[in-house]
Amino acid sequence: MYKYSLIKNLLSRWTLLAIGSIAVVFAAFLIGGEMAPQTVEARSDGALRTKVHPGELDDYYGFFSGGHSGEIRVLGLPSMRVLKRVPVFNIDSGSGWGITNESKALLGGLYVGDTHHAHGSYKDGTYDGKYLWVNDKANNRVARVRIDYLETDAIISIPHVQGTHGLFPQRYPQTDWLIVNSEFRTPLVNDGRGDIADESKYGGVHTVIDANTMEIICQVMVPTNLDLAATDYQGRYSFATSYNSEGGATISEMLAADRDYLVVFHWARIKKALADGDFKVVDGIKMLDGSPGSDLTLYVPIPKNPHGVNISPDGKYAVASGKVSPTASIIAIDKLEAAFNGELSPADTVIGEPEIGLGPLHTTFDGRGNAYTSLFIDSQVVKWNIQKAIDIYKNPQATDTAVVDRLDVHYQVGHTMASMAETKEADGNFLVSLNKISKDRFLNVGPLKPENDQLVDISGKKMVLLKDEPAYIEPHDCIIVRRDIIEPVVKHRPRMDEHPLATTESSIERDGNKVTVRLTANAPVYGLQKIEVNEKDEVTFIVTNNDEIPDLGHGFAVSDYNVNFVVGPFQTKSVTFIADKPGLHWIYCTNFCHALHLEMRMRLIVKAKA
Ligand code: K7E
Ligand code: CUA
Ligand code: CA
Repeated sequence: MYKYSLIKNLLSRWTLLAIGSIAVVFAAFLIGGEMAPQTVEARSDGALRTKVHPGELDDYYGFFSGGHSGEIRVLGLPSMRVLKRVPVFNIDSGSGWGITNESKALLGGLYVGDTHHAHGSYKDGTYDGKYLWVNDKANNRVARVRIDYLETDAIISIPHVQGTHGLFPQRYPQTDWLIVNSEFRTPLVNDGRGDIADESKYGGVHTVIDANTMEIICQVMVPTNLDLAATDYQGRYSFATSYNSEGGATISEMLAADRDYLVVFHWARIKKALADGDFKVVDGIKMLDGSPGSDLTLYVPIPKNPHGVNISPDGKYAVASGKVSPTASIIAIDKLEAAFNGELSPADTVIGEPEIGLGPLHTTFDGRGNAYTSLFIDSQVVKWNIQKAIDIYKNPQATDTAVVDRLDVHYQVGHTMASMAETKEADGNFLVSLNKISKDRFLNVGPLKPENDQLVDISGKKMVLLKDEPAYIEPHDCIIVRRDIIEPVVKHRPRMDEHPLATTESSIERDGNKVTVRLTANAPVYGLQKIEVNEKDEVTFIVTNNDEIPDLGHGFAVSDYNVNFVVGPFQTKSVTFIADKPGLHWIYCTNFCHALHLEMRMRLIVKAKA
């Protein structure tokens, strides 16, 4: 797309072509020899790279967690246009999530959530375009979104935990397991009995979920807390940072030790313990003991209160960020087995600890050997070279730095993520810096300003800021996935039979005081014009959109009954309510579907009890 628009540009001003090319080559020479060839011309003008002309499509899908909005957002990159908001743990009046029977069954009466980490399903170390999973830190749940419809299709509650935080799918050979960490230490059985104020009895839990059935396979208990999560590229280990090795319950207690941990979980040994029956069962969950001394876990010491852990796309290194320490720690994954076998101390798996700046939180990669770490306190993204950091660590006399470049971001960055960086196909084109504070970057909208997600070109030696994008509270993390992986998967139209109650003919059935209405919706009419029920009847509407036209949705709002949802092409959704307000209630289509959309309505007549 860039190439095309650039070529158009150059052709229309062909006299500038020679000068332009020379300038581009010269600029490329100045910037350094690292850029991917396809972006050389584009980087001569930062604005051009982010420009997606009207009618053109983006190159990447971005899946952004929505923080305490409880949703996932789908963006196109590099334009940063928000394409869709996928409701997950929240109520959404636009789609009717939290209103329909189908969504209520998944939500289980909980209507707030806090989504931090959305990750996709993998096959052989890269995305396969089937699913996304996301955590709910507030109500301790994990949801799955099917990518073909980009709708939530499963939600499970995680027992024995609070602060359900780091989440990561298995990357190899494919996603069978999904792991999720509990950031807060709690009593294992948290029922208000016993001495639940005694924090020495609390612990953290590493939960293993079957990614296909969304059932919990087991939980591994540890005495410490478990924060961010990652899995390796060989299907052998999962990782969890732990900032509260002290087992404290107050902030000063959690900051007491100089070092905390990266906890590594050994999957083959977990599987063996499960097969050998080496667990206890708590509330029906297989509970394994991963305390220090257990052969299931390795506790790698990491400087003070580490936060993020990310795996380099070559699968060789885990990088844990210091948060309170100005360092990142590089752990050699090929040394872990020796450490698990006791041939090496856990500390000896650390092969680099570059000083990179203040408040390092999360690290991402360009696939060319460089890491990019967010610095919350410095408000920077710092680019550093992994091999150089390893070399410097080996040589105590080295005065060199592994830092290659620094970019000021605006301001107070949390996560940072590069395109395809959580796969073996990291392509080093773009990076998003998800900044918590925007202060002066946008028009004022009240005391709480938008957040600022900044798009950065990382294809050259120096990072180039391309774009500020305001964001509603409060995305933490994102993944950036090539369009060719996602676009062919996303369905234009569901199959009608995917909902067991789909209907092509409208009908009314009465069973005592229960009334079931099957209703078709075809622009610009519902299949029925009038329905009469009695006060206090339990009324269920099952609405099927029978329109053949892709992209044509019908709404279903019942005046004064707190019912409003939208039914996409060939989709079916249902709602149940008690008809406790006698009178005439117009039901109308909320989604503009036809020239006679305003006429697409019908009467619900609720007859008062005598
Ligand atoms: Cu650093 Cu919840 Cu990923 Cu926020 S966590 S930034
Ligand atoms: Cu159907 Cu508007
Ligand atoms: Ca600590």
